[in-house]
Amino acid sequence: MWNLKRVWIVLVSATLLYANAIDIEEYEEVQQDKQMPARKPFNYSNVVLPRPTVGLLYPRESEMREVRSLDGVWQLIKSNASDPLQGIREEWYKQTLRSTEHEIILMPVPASYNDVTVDQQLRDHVGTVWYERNFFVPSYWSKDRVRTWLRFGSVHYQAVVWINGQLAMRHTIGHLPFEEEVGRFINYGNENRITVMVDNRLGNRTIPQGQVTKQPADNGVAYVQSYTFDFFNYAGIHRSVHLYTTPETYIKDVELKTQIGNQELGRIDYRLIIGNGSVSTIKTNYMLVQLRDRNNVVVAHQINHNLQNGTLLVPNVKPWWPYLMHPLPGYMYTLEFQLKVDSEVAPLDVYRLPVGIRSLSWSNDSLTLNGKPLYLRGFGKHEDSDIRGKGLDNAVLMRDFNLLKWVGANAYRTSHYPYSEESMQFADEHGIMIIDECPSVNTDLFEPQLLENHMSALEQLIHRDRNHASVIAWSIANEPRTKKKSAEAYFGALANYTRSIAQGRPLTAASNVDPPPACMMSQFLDITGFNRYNAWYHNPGRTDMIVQSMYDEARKWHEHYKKPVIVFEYGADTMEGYHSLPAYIWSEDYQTELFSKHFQAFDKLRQLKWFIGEFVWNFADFKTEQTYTRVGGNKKGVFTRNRQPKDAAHLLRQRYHAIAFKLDNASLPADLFNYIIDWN
Ligand code: BDP
Repeated sequence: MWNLKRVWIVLVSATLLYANAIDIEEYEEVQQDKQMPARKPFNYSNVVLPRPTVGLLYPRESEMREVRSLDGVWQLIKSNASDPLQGIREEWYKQTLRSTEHEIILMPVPASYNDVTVDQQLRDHVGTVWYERNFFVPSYWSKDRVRTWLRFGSVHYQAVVWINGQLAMRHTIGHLPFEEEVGRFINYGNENRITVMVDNRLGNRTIPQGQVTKQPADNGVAYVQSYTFDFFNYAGIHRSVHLYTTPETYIKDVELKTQIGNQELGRIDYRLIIGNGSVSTIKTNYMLVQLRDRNNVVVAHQINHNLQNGTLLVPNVKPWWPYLMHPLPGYMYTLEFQLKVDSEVAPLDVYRLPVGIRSLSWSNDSLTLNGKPLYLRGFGKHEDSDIRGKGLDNAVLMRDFNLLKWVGANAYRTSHYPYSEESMQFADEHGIMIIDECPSVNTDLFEPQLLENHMSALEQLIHRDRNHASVIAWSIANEPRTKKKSAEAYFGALANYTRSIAQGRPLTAASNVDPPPACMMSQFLDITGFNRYNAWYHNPGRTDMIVQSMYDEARKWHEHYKKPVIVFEYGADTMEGYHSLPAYIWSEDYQTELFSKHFQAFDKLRQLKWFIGEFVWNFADFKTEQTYTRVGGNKKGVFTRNRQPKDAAHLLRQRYHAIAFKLDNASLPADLFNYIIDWN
């Protein structure tokens, strides 16, 4: 019955998309899904696998492509929480937002809309907001000559986009890019209007899950969004909006796999998708593939008449190495594809992408890069900053990478959702390894449609990030409710699917249930990850109960699953500037002491070679939902929200650099230890 209903919804939505309208009932069905899943074991073998994403190459200028930014100040109106789809019914997209009766708010893009104004209602808004701006498109971008694309880096959680009043695209799941060819909606050589409806409502089947309830309030009723995850549900146009062109026949997609062979021979296997008709209609064309080093010197090239795939060999390759593992970390080449026609000089299309060349492999007790076992020292992070919320800000991003390097980290997990494409590029360039996490956090109420959305989140993430040298694993979830028996079939199916598209990376996840055999997910993973808050949520105040407990628990996870083990989270909330001797919880002294005890446990575990990483929770303080356990947000940061160090940052820095020195002979920063005394 359910399946029939869904087929009907898909048919209706396909027809409506064609008819250029949104059906409100269908929208709500997909968005909110008010049904609670039935209590029975589900058969996951019938789930509909996501349609593979194609395209979405990061917009880059070339001699054949132009990129324009639509970032800047947009107009925004907030719809009434009691009637989030009023704008669709009343067709607000057919007119300017100013002609509705709502107050116009000026809103920067990219940014979350929540913390920009001083309006509490906008901060805590539940439902939809509408964005709008005008833009010009030059007449030489005429659709006869080029294709025009509109691309969003991410909109949280659901977006509907109209251009000049016509439905152009829709996307669900935040933190992931989407695009559409929009030439047919555009007035070339003229002014255009773009309208975006953004819906922040989370339901039982969204990734992540949440709930909207109607509650009595002093002036009637209030719509309240609640969720169990521990970060603020920021919403808005979070990343850049680009308008870009490609030629008629163009490089639509590139997939890379790299390897380091014997005698410093690098290997890049590529797969291409050419847009415009089938490859056979353009068989007189060929691809000129050139690899340029950092100095722009061509170090490998190839003419390939096969436009679908090929292999490029790179003699004397400079491998991609993580920070502090090699004197030349993060070495990136530029791989240039020129789609040429025999008789013509000018290429049909040119696309260049950065590439780091490295081999990654794993076993039951190690993760190795270019043949060397890795030990990961890093953080769980958040995309979060003052005023901007989850909006992309290059200054904050660069500050974060400067701090990561200052502290000597070599990795982080994109807890608890995909981070910006710009951050992935930085990670490549700085040699910071990424555990790339999909937006599933605290997942519960396991059932088939949730699984389909979860698969889609992973599919979109893997497609987006597969070409990044920095990505060393996919994290399929954070702290799902895997004590439940019903989690087993769900995660079995999810891991099976993800492994089939994993692009040469291992699967991991962060579990917080009791040590084995409680977790119904970890058996399906290649790397076991767990989060544990000894001396914080467990035995608060007892830093004498950390070392043995952490050591024993990690061993249990390994003995049970026989896989490499990472501690993905440990830490303590810490108010900057609060000191106490002896150490007392929430003080800077306590965070330092708690870290130091963990280091002792990790050093014992490092002797057992399957223990491959330690990640502090969290890199920086971050905003959460309002609750009495959080003072202005989660304060487990090693850095403040403003990216200044707490005391523990200095201790952590000494450890991380010392590990790099011990394992990889990295040189120590001159200011790592303060002078105390001449001990001789
Ligand atoms: C962990 C969660 C993380 C929280 C952290 C905490 O994975 O999202 O922020 O606890 O409570 O369980 O600080």
